[in-house]
Amino acid sequence: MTNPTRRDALRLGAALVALPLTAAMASAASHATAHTVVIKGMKFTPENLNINAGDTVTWVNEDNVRHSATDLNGAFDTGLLQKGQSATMTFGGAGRFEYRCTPHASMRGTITIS
Ligand SMILES: [Cu+2]
Repeated sequence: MTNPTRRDALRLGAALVALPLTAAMASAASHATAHTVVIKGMKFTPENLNINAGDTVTWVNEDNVRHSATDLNGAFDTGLLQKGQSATMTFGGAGRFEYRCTPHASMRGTITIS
């Protein structure tokens, strides 16, 4: 599967593979949809995202300051992304995840997988 995101995402993606949440379901991969959450103006857009199991979510930071997308319960963490950097996660199962930006506690978002 060719990853359409930029090189930074591939590198970060590799680092995230060890997280249990990224256990992608191979059977769903061919039907997977790639979603993007833009981080700009100190907020996540869309703030609340509904996806299907097996889909990927790429967070792209377009702000001049560093941001992260960090699950409140530790399920995933993109780490700090500089301007222009992105990180991609694959969500394997149903559930709902609330996340925040580590340096900016008021920046919140959710991913709901069905
Ligand atoms: Cu932030």
